[in-house]
Amino acid sequence: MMSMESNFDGLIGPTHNYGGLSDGNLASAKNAGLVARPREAALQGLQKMKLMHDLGLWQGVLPPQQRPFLPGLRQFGFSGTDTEIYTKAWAEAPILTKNMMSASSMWSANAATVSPSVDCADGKLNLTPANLSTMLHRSIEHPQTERALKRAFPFANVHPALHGQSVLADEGAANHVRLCAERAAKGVELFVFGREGFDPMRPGFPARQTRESCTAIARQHGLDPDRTVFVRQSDAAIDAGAFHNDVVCVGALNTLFYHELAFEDMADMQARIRAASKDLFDPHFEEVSQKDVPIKDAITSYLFNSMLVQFPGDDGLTLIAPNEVEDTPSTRAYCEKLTAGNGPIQSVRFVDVRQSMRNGGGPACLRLRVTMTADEWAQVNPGQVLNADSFARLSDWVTRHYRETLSPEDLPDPSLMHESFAALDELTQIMNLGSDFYPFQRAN
Ligand code: SUG
Repeated sequence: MMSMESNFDGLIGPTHNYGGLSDGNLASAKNAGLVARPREAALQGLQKMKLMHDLGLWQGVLPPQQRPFLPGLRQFGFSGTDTEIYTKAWAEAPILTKNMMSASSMWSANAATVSPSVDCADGKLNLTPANLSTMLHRSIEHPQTERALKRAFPFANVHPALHGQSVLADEGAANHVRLCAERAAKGVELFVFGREGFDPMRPGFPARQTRESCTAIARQHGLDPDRTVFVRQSDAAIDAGAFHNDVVCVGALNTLFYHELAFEDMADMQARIRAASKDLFDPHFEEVSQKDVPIKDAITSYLFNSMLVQFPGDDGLTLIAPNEVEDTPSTRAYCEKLTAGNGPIQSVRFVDVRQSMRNGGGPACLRLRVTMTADEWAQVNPGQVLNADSFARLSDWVTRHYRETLSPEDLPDPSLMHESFAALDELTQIMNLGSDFYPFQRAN
């Protein structure tokens, strides 16, 4: 049975703004308070999806979430009509309320951890939505994410998120890589954690993924322990701003492309992957030295937050990198060297996702990779499949509903809430999500 890797991108929502909400994410801190451009952001995301579709990949869409998240504001004790809740919440608890406004579900690499059916004991596609428990604004995503994943993949085993407590902190596919010989074959699943869940928190930026969450997900997906690898991210990477492993590492097929400071113990990581891939494939390690690309440049440019894809008909892999990689001398030079050689990464294409990049989300953050058989792909909710037709309809929807600019002063305006809900209500029809998809449609 033919299998392919699809990408499900998070459609950027109408409240996209620069809230400065993510400690340890340097771009989010640096750009806090900038005037955002929601319409441009969403169209940039759609253009990237369209490019992948046009080049022959399977492309899907995950809908934005309801923001403001009124159920959260109600839980904080605000009551009355929607407008009353919103107005009081902004007046009395502006920081809390800002956390209920983020369009952060756009970064669908954090939506879930995904294991294709060929790797799982039950023979089904398994997904565990990430609890994103480290950041308040992201910890509210998982119930709606679970709903979106169940709509998209009605044939899959979608688990509930792990319990949202620090020991089980989980950020999904951003800390997970699947390596394989070819998509249809059994693979090796690599889980990367930043801390042991029961250890005391160390000073510095937060480590958002624990070993305990990784092992729990591997167990509940029914992965083969001999083909599953758990390795630790280096503290140096986290402190340099790699709040997820996918800021310093990306892998596809048999290739792992990463910065030399990404992992705590590089030799151990390689040995474990070699052992797990025995008789399946020979792993290829494409390690980038600190001398060639200082980690600081890797993080500001997001070299490793590129998508590593194989287009139909190509032997090699293509790196879909953000424009910022071309703008940064060390990463541009590295890409030239990389593609001049005869390694597995044979070309680089640059995409413009600058609106998302300013919040620390590159091309790879914006997509959730889901390897599926042709039979599974045929069962995906058609409303969540991107093709020329849905691209046109979604672009038109964005253009009609989204504001051109959104500044911090604009956020407390209740008309932003009403506009967003009207837009999302229409979207449930365009994407075939059902008329009870969002909390506001269920009157809560
Ligand atoms: O969780 N930024 C996101 C970026 C997520 C990137 N994803 C991956 N690396 N896979 C985060 O830190 C910033 C929101 C704000 O500050 O308004 C934010 O949530």
